[in-house]
Amino acid sequence: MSMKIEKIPYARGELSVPGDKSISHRSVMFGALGKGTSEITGFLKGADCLSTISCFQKLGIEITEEKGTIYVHGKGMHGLSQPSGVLYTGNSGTTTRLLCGLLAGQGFPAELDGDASIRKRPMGRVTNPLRSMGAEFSGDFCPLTIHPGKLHAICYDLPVASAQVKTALLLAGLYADGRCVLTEPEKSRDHSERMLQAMGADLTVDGKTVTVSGEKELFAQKFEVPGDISSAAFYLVLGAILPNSEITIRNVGMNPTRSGVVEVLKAMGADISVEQERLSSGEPVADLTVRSSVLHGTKIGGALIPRLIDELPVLAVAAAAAEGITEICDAQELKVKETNRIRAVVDEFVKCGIDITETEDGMIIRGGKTPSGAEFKTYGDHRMAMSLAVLAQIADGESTLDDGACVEISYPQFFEDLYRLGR
Ligand code: SPQ
Repeated sequence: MSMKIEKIPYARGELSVPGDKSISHRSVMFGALGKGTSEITGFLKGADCLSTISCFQKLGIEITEEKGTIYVHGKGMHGLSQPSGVLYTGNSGTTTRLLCGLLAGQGFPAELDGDASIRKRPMGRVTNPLRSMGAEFSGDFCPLTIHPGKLHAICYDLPVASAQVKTALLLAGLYADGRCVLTEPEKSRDHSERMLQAMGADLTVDGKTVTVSGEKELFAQKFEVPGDISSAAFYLVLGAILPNSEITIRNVGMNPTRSGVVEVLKAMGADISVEQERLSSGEPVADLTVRSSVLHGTKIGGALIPRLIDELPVLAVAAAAAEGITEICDAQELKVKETNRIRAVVDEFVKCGIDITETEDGMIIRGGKTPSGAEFKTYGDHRMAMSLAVLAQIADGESTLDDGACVEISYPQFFEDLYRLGR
């Protein structure tokens, strides 16, 4: 249903964003494989992570909640049981790809399916290397059936920097004979490595290479999930581009494999301070404050891309507000997200008069002109919806979104938090 995007006069105040989506998924999945009960605080109750919970319940794992803490009653490495029906992964690429790797090493077949967006997302990037380890798959798109096999360790150079591919192969590697050696072209988010090591996995990291051995036991953990930097990014951009604003976001995950957005915004001239830096369950965390700033264009590419891949739509909003040219390159991975995020950003920005050109692997934005309000489309993509809601704040006139409800995927209370900053 179409909704009007309210415009706030400024954004001022403090907030905590919901828990990190990547860490929330992994805490349930890895907790299920551990011996004992894992405790998760700060878990993101967004639709994607709820899909992960529902899949693991179908795989025979008891998951309970008390006073906001999630308890995953792990059954050890060989405790999952055959689900009676299809495992439905909703809109979640992480759930789907990580389950391909994990289920490849079980003693039963299983079928995965998701929504219309998931059915279009390529699974060959995980099914192909998993086939070479000994598993079989009915195809390379959902719905797909996984026929596990006796898994053999592989040495594999990932063709793309992807934490989903890396983690799917690490999970399969936990069931393989020998040592799997995985090398990425650039380093992607490393939450899996940190969490699996803490749970007792025989896993080592050397630059862009991760090595894991099979047939080791994992043990339950307490996971404190930090605020999601990908959600904080909407306020970092909003606070920088909206006049008269100052926002403090508490307890944000600042893992160096995720914090590229802060570096890029600072390089564009954003006034951001990083305070109270600390470690929480092995993850760097900090409080971030952003103040209204004059931004200028920049170049975003290379090794930075995996460190801010999900923040590129909202960084494009910052670029539209900035003086001068911003070039985003090496970002072809954006084409296989919930929607083609290069095409979606370009089409929606053109609607409101922003000077933007689509390129093979990114976009070029000539910023600094006030956009006009528009009837925006989200393409059912949560990050498009929130980025466009931020863009609408600096546009002349009214804007609408065709489907604001998709923020449910990663940030259910996004609009409440946004509007509260303007009161
Ligand atoms: O889970 P999903 O749907 O793939 O979610 C997205 C997102 O924007 O929330 C991507 F569309 O995040 C991915 C991210 O892009 C989550 C993720 C992870 O938790 O491992 C890794 C990244 O994907 P990839 O393909 O680079 O591994």
